[in-house]
Amino acid sequence: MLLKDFLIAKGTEKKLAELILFLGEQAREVKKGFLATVKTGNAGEKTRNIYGEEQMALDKYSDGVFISGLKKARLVRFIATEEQDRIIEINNPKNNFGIVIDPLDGSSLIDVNLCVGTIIGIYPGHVLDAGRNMIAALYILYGPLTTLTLTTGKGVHEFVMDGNGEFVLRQENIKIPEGKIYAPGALRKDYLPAHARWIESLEAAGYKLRFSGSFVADVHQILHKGGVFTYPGFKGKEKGKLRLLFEANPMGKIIHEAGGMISNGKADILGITPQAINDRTPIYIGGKKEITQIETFMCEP
Ligand code: AFP
Repeated sequence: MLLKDFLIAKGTEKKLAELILFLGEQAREVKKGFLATVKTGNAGEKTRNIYGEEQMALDKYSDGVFISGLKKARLVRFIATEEQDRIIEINNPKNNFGIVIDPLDGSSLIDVNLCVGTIIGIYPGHVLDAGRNMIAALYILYGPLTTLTLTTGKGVHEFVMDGNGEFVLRQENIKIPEGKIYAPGALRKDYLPAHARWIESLEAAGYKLRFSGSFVADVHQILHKGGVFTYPGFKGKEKGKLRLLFEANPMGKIIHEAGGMISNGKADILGITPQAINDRTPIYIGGKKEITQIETFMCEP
């Protein structure tokens, strides 16, 4: 079943369905950009983004695809992307939606041809809102296959791009299984005590290490195989590295819908109201068992 037929069959509100389909089309454009770099050879070209982090040519390209497309289509009122330092407000929008986008997560892996993705969250209005108020979240993974994983609050569903560039249903109602994978970010020497104790307990229980450097790809693996991803707060950076709006909230919404949890170690991230678009948060995302464990470790003296 095609994504557009699926959205109709699930009774998705018309304007939201139109936006989701549009985003799928933009992802196809992003994918074309990857192929273009095969000819120009500039996939690994680097600049710096507004946070002083290395930025690949394709980061900027993907950001441009989504922003210019959304400006032209006027399907949303507010746009915030990881590459921009302010919220863009569209003149005369057709809808009041707000959208948050990490245009190319894991982009430092592009030059070595590993899996990267686009992460998107959709709000009914302004984007400086708690994650639990999102009406839809999706991510597109550009791997051996291009897949789109979506929730509109009625389960988590995965689609795969076919030879015509159409997204076709691959798996419906995905639920996170139990599994023994852990994907731990940050350096062990900088771990805070409760986090260090929790990691030791996972290792003692036989969890296998899987950390690629692409949050979206690592969480996708956990959605299908179980376990936990963490990028914790650590010595010198107690708020961690990953961003609340662009990374934590949309992926958290999807994992939550799939029966898992997302936490900052103490509380559900989806309940936090952001103060600014570039807020960062420690992240623990995955199975209920593992997230409950870290919250217990964090409460202990
Ligand atoms: P890039 O998009 O700049 O490659 O950053 C990726 C990321 O935000 C996230 O996808 C990874 O889990 C994390 O950074 C990796 O960070 P380290 O390089 O510190 O391991």
